[in-house]
Amino acid sequence: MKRTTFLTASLLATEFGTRPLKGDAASDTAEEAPAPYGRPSPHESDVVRRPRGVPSPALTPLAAQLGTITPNGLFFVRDHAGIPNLDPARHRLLVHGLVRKPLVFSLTDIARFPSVSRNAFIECAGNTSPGWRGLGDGVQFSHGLLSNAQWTGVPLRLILDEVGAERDGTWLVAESADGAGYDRSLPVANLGDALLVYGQNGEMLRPEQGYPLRLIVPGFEGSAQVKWLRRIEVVRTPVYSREDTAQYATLDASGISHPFVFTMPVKSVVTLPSPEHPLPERGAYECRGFAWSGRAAIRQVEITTDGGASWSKATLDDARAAQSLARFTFPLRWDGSEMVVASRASDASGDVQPTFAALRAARSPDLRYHLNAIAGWRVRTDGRVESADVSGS
Ligand SMILES: Nc1nc2c(c(=O)[nH]1)N[C@H]1C(S)=C(S)[C@@H](COP(=O)(O)O)O[C@H]1N2
Ligand SMILES: [Mo]
Repeated sequence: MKRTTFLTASLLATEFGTRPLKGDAASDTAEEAPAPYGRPSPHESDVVRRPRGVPSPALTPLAAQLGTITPNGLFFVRDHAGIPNLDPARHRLLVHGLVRKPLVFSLTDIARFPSVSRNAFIECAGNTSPGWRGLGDGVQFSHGLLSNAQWTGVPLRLILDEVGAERDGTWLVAESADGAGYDRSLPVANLGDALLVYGQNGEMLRPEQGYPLRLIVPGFEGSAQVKWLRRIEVVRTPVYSREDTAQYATLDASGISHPFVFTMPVKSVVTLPSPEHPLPERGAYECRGFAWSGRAAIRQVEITTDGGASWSKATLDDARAAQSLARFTFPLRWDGSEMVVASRASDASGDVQPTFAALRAARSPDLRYHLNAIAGWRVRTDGRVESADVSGS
């Protein structure tokens, strides 16, 4: 077998960015007083979630993410009315409605319940919609309303047991304490894995992520993950709130609105090569990316380098991570001619990512939410990378 040489100076430059390394990091920082809370190296200052001053939403720089966990300072942020500053000592959660014993919980009360930690992604239902793509060509703009974290908190069912939720309380309304007065109706039968979380990647939730208390429903669309949670009402039927209806519902071709489409479908994206990671020269590279599904664990990721004519299996790092990011890699050799690279994921429920043409045929005219089409990148002969359409095969 022919040996592959990977380590050329220019390939290292592409992997770690194109800026030159400035001197010796240790001596650069030694002059400053140690920060009470640590920060990334100053050499990594271009890895940010608000690129070029784009104010809102903040998008995760997925092409720079080196593992499946999104660091807290790079987690995407979507808020309908700003970020409230909530005092944990005064914050309360009211749980009432169809319950035997309505209760008001302080955070100290919630912290006494048995806790769990688990990984789960959050993806905005509008991720990959054409609107954001206008901001720039790159993984951050096309797929950056997606992040993955380890969450720590209390299973929702323990709290529902504590208040004695009635059997006919088959829905609940989760309401937030931000200016949006944000509330969503959620079906109790699908909330078996739901958590009331206070921890994010080993520390307290960030203010942007819902400090001090947030609902996490693994696999559900981002809008169901109610931040700054202050009230849960157990009800018989959905309340058809603004977020349930005017937003986060999809119109079909006959004009019928479908609210409550919660589960995020199977999806994947190649992060190298990508507009953020052009190829500086011919030769060997490791193609990389992420796959995820709200429905089931990722079963397989396939890669095409010829625009969808042929597909081969990628290697999966985190294949059994249900409702979490799985990382994939694939050995790539570039001969300097134009090529279109893309990934196609399938999950353990049998779902496979569609082509954009198939998705448009099935969902048109309303292409706002749950857009999980195969996303391609064209590597041009000069090594630059831009988005490209991928046909089925
Ligand atoms: N209270 C409240 N919860 C909210 C929102 C909000 O504006 N207010 N936005 C929702 C939407 S649309 C998304 S995509 C996710 C984003 O979560 P993140 O900002 O932690 O990434 O939060 C959801 N929960
Ligand atoms: Mo969202």
